[in-house]
Amino acid sequence: MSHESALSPVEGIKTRSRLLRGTLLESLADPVTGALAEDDQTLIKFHGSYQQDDRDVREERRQQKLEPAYSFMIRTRLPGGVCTPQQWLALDALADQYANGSLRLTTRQAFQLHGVIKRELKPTIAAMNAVLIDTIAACGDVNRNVMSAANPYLSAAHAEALGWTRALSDHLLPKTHAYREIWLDGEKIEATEEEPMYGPTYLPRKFKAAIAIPPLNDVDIYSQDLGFIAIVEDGVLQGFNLTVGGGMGSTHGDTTTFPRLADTLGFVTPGQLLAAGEAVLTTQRDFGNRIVRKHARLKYTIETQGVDWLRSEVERRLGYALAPARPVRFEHNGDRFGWVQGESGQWHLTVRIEAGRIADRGGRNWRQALAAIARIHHGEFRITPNQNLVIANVADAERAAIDALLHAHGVDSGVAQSPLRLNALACVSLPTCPLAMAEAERYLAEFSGKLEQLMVGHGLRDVPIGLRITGCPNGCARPFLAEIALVGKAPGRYNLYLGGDRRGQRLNVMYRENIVEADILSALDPLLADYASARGSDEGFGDFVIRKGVIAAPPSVPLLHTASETQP
Ligand code: SRM
Ligand code: SF4
Repeated sequence: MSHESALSPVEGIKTRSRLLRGTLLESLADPVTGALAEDDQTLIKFHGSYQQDDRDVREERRQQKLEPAYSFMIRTRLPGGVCTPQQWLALDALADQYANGSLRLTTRQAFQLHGVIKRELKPTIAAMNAVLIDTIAACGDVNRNVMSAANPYLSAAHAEALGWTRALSDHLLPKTHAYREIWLDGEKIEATEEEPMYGPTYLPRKFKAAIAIPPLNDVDIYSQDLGFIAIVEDGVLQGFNLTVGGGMGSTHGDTTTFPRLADTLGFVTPGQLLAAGEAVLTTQRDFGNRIVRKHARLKYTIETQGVDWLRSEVERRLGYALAPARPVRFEHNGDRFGWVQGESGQWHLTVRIEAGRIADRGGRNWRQALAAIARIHHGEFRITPNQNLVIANVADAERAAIDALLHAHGVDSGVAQSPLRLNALACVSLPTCPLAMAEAERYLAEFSGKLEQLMVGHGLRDVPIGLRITGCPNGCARPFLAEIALVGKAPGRYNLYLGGDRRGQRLNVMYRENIVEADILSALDPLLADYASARGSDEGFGDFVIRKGVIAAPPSVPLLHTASETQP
């Protein structure tokens, strides 16, 4: 077998695609089916969309000999999760006009629309672009939406980090004109085109980048392929620690796949950030595994070649040695809810959006509330990496009107909820995700309610314990960093993981495999009872189960302590 034929089939699709064009135009125009041609189903991901079908009705339609209920998920590219009120209103209108009546905030600070049918894909994407929101590279084997700390306190550093987030996103963006040709009726310039950074086959697999601003690790920096940890001294951004090779995804029962925490490579100045990002990305482009897709992320390249090899390859591309990493200290990876005042004197309201789903349901009319706020808001909206929302940059005089609009629509910031509920995450899962093995988003409220009852019984109602649920081990809600995680195995069955910390610096460990809800709750009950009576002051549940030997100590990030911490 030649090397060429051993490549993963997706490599062939990319090679033949003429820089992501494929036969997408023909597929979109085909009225006979709601689906795309097979290769185009891969290519459309690079344009920010996935073909899906409604799994709730899949069997019924099969029995009726109908094709599956195909529709498309559209994901935006929204560096740092920031959008204007006008953009919000445009997306809100599209949710009704073309999608399933809801907006979804993702764990990478983007929007998703679900349920868009094929013939309405183009008007939907065009309408997004009309308000300057594009979808290119939101999915596919490219650099994805770049995340940035959503902490509204550190206004000056945050603004600078956001600037670098946008610059990195632009720098690592594919240059193909295919997107404009297909969705925006752009001029056809294929003959003269090049893809200077990626080349014609793009990356071996998806690639994810984020910027964190300590002490907040809301972006879960150690789960990213490429990370920049801002080093801020006396309010001035000095540069960033460069991290590489984090990732969450794995396959049940396949020990060659695993979640991994990123390594810290060194320190870069702000002026070196873009080149450093490019050097890491192109190293992965050239050395990532293009044969076995499930080994194609940067984390496996590093596991195979070693972190020292990666550092020297990155330094060779940069033409200089990286400076040593600086000490960093993270305190937590959650959001802070309610109103806070930033350095500039403006106010920011973080609201809890359960599982990121913005809909009008059960008297809690989030969509109407946020649309009404967008009509009067002069600041911006920021999606957090925990699927919540910051209504940012509000003048003191305008706070009361925002509170009143929330109240009028039956919602609030959530501050009165238990910390468990406030911090819990769940991936989308069923009915749209084709890879889901169990419920996640639709199960979050029910499960967290039951766990909360157990905690109340043990006097732990106000103790923050991080819970994350995913419908499969791909890890879209970064479950392997949580203190308690449920990872879907089969309908109604989950693997139970314990032992993450609240700073996103330690992986958890599987405690029980393939169990149902009653067994999950009975497994947790005695541990919570013990935790309630024997925990140290400020000891997290994840730290506790390790100290007590309930699980073996899992991998964690080697800490570079600050000078004050290392002093006796
Ligand atoms: Fe994810 C695939 C949803 C963040 C790891 N992810 C999927 C797909 C597209 C299923 C598919 O391939 O057909 C899911 C679409 C469900 C739907 O109906 O909407 C999906 N992922 C999501 C979102 C919407 C979860 C959410 O509830 O918010 C997040 C969208 C982020 C965004 O705006 O770009 C999302 N996915 C993540 C994260 C978290 C992160 O990036 O910080 C991870 C873990 C980090 C990582 O990549 O290791 C993640 N998603 C995966 C994987 C495993 C990748 C791997 O190499 O291990 C898959 C499966 C794959 O790529 O084959 C996947
Ligand atoms: Fe789908 Fe699995 Fe990701 Fe959940 S974790 S959205 S089930 S791929």
